[in-house]
Amino acid sequence: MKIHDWPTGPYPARVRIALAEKNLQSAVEFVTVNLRKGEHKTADFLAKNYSGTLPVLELDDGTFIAECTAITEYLDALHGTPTLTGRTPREKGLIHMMSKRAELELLDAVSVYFHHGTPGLGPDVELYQNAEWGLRQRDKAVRGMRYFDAVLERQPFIAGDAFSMADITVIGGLIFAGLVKLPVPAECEALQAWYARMQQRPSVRTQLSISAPTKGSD
Ligand code: GTS
Repeated sequence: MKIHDWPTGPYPARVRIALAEKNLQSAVEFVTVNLRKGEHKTADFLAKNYSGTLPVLELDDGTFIAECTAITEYLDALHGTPTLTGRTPREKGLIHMMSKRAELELLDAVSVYFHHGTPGLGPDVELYQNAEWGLRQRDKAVRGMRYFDAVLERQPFIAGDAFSMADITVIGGLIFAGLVKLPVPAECEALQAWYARMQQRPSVRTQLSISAPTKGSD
């Protein structure tokens, strides 16, 4: 298997954390696609993923699976007992819902802010920018942080009692928020405490050592 990847990126970080949680890192080869050079918008790459985003999982039979959620679901089903995407129908439903909510309300909103409200990937790649839309999405992301803070006031993990893909998605959101210098509000104590706990997991700690210091300068 190959992962088409941008090592410092918050979305690829989700798959890297999932691989580490599943102890599957040695089963994949990472192929770097340079976002800053726009390599993800070439015809060659768009043939792999119509959406022109990373990461993309390439199976040995030539199948391409894009979207972090889909890749995580594939990896979770591939190896051992599913631990990230739920064992029962109820767990699966809740994890999928909360992961989607984490994309809609936090991670994707930070991403839109990055691409529209900041220089993003630079003028050669950001061919259309709408600063007002970017700033609205920044504010949406902060509201999302407050929502997840309220969730974590009543339960230890984003989708309930166990670590899951939904936690990984919020972690991706906070990695991206850190890179664009969008702090978690000080009063979001439950979210801050949860993030400190998440950073004790080796999978997250390792990825943060790659993502956090370099994204702004790469
Ligand atoms: N919904 C997609 C997913 O979940 O995989 C979004 C993927 C995504 O936006 N990836 C970013 C990307 O390709 C990578 S990174 O920002 O985390 O580095 N962005 C490039 C672009 O031009 O949007």
